[in-house]
Amino acid sequence: MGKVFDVRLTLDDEEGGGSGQLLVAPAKPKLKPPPMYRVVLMNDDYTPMDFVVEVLEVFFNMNPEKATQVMLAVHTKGKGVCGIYTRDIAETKSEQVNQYSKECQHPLMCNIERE
Ligand code: TYC
Repeated sequence: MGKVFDVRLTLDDEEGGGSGQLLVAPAKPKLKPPPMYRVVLMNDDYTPMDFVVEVLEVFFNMNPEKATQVMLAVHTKGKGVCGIYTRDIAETKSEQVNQYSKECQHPLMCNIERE
């Protein structure tokens, strides 16, 4: 749990004359949303389209229609976003895709970019 109160004691013998009071104020909430990262798939000339669709279904939980749409967008535009996650999750997914592609001997590359 975060800090609930900010407490400050002002001293009487302070130069400039403190009041000797305990000042209690509600702590400022310091939470901010974490930095987010895009997981990006790169186009290449050799990876079969079916393999890219499978990757999008397995690692990014896309249905076949969505996976096909994203695969075609990457194929025509050169790269495309598969999802946006916190850093650890984005890194893990990108590494899993690259490892699986390597195992299957396809040159498909996946990177992450700061949102
Ligand atoms: N360009 C590939 C082909 O014509 C298909 C492809 C799509 C490859 C998306 C990678 O991320 C990719 N077989």
